[in-house]
Amino acid sequence: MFKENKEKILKKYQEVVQRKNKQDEKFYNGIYERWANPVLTRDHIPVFWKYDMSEKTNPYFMERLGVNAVFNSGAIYKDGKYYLVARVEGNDRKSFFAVAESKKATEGFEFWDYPVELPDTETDETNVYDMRLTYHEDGYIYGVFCSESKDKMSSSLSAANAAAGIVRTKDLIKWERLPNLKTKSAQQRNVVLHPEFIEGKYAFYTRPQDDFISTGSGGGVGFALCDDINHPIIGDEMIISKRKYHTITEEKNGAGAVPIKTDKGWIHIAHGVRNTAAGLRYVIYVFATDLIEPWKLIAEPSGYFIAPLGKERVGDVSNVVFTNGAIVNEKGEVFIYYASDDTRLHVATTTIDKLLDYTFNTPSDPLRSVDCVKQRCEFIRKNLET
Ligand code: M1P
Repeated sequence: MFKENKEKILKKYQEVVQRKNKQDEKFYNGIYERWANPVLTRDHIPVFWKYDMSEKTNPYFMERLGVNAVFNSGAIYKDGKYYLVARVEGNDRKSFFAVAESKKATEGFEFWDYPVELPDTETDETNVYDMRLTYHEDGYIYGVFCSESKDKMSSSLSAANAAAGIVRTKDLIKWERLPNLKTKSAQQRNVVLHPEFIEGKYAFYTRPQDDFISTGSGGGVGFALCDDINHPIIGDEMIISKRKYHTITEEKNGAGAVPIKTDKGWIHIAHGVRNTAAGLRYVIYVFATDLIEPWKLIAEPSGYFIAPLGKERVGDVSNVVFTNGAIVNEKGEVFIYYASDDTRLHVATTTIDKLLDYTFNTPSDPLRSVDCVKQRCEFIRKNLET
């Protein structure tokens, strides 16, 4: 029984990691392609992470340490290879980070033998997730992630605090932990380090929030400078992509992938959240900021860029798409790694040219139905008159 079950599970794993991917032919919007298979799922987790491989101690070949989901992943392109630092969630609900690599951006990702062991310097920390990987011009790769701990001041068992944890590495193997980012806001999640110095300082995109779930008075995606990355503290946060009433960001929003540098400005691929009768709906949207002054918004296409579609709509936290990693290769190809429903990781592909066209030529949201109709009628008129 042990042998047969073990062989069956090992075969299934090999099939998953060797599976070829192809573009989803049913989907077209001219902006990006969707791909038929997720690039990472819980079935991509090595068998020896979950099963005791010894017949003596595991005669039934039982799963001992299950993995529930593999999703929100930081991404980096290094020496011609694609690396994902995924959020892996055990059956015990605790998340951790693990590196998967592939020679191809859309398939073939395999996890390294061991997950990342972060230095245990924040002793109150219970959970870690959603790492953004920044190749900084100081020569390090930084990982900024959510460091979650129990709110000991509250009588509620589920009250928690979110802060931005920071690590750095040169090889994705050895990680040095820096202190968590100190900010004026009560809590922080979805914090991203800008890849260049701004006015000689480190720069962070932030997401000020009053509470663990609700951003409350937090007005949107913020921006702030930091003098010393080894003792990271920021002052006032300028809001650069505001939450707006009756839009896809009404409930909250947050920075996603590290912004992409282009000739026309920094392109940000972020997420927006609205409330519905069926609960929160998370979509991905795009905005651009000035090249020299990256806190200045210069373009904000209307509505969402990626929304949950088809099978992407159902999972542990349904109606969610979320990104915290994108890669641009030397050919100007863009790979946006996005997760659906806190369950699995997909890729959407486009190019820098298309992303620029989308960002700067998609009309912005007029914010009122009457003006949206005017906008659409002008659009239709132009089409029908030519
Ligand atoms: O469950 C959806 C997402 O919720 C959080 O995002 P936000 O802070 O914007 O609400 C994060 O926990 C994220 O990991 C998760 O995918």
